[in-house]
Amino acid sequence: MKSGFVAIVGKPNVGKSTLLNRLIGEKVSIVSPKPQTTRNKILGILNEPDYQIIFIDTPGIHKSHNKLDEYMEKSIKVAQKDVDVLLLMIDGSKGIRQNDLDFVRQYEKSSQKVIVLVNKIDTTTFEKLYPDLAKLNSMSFVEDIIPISAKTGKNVDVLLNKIKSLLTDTTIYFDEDMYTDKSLRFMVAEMVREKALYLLQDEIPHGLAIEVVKMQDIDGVMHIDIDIICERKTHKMIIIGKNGSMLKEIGSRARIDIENLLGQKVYLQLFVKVKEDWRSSNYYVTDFGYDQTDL
Ligand SMILES: Nc1nc2c(ncn2[C@@H]2O[C@H](COP(=O)(O)OP(=O)(O)OP(=O)(O)O)[C@@H](O)[C@H]2O)c(=O)[nH]1
Ligand SMILES: [Mg+2]
Repeated sequence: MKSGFVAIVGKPNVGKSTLLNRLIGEKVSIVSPKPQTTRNKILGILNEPDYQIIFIDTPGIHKSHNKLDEYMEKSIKVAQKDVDVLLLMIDGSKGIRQNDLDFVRQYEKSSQKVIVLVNKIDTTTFEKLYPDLAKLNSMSFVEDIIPISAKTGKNVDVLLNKIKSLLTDTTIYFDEDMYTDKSLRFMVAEMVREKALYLLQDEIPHGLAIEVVKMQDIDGVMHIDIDIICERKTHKMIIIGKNGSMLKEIGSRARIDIENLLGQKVYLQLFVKVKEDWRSSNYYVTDFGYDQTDL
């Protein structure tokens, strides 16, 4: 039996969470077309007869502007500290640029094994990609460069085999029926945030926090009350929508995912609250209980 920790690191929106879900075969981490979707480090545990591989999804690397950003930055640091393998993900759809090369180069001295993933190859051609891949060839500290599509699954098997060949640990770290370290409460909140990210425009989604207020099983039906916290009154109006239409849409889409997650009927009630500038306080960390152990 072999085991190991593997962190997925990269800029926002490159497809890290999509890859995690593809590797685990479950919806572990939410995905959206908007950058900075993931806010915490999230473990996805792959259990196979001869392997236990613990993948760690991380927030996209970006500059810190507030306490939430600082929290996200810290979780990236913690996530990559003690892993065996680092997957550095680049978005290949727009070609490999200088800042992508600079990002990879930062890991030159790292003690972990480094694999570079060029993602979204379903959106480009091999002819376009090939000269770009060559730019990475001079980086001898890189174990492998693998063009993949997290969306279609292309080359994900190649990646998995490569990771397996690098693992040396034999400790089993988690129960074999676990596929994530996150609580159901956390996952439920994330499902709601995902729908809000898809449905709401521009800056509003980044100012949202989701709090599960109640989760109670009554005669086999899970009753869930959730507060959607936003930063302005004007945002609250938009989240509620005309005659409550937006909130209803977020709720009905989230309910489908939550029912799949819990495997039972769900009665979901959403409430919208305003908490100005919460991202600049420790609100996310303290009120949501995401303390140091959640980093
Ligand atoms: N075409 C294509 N789109 C992809 C692929 N992988 C991810 N995407 C899309 O890229 C967008 C971002 O995906 P995420 O998985 O949320 O990206 P992320 O790197 O986790 O983003 P953050 O959490 O914000 O850092 C979504 O719209 C995905 O559907 C891929 O292989 N091909
Ligand atoms: Mg993500």
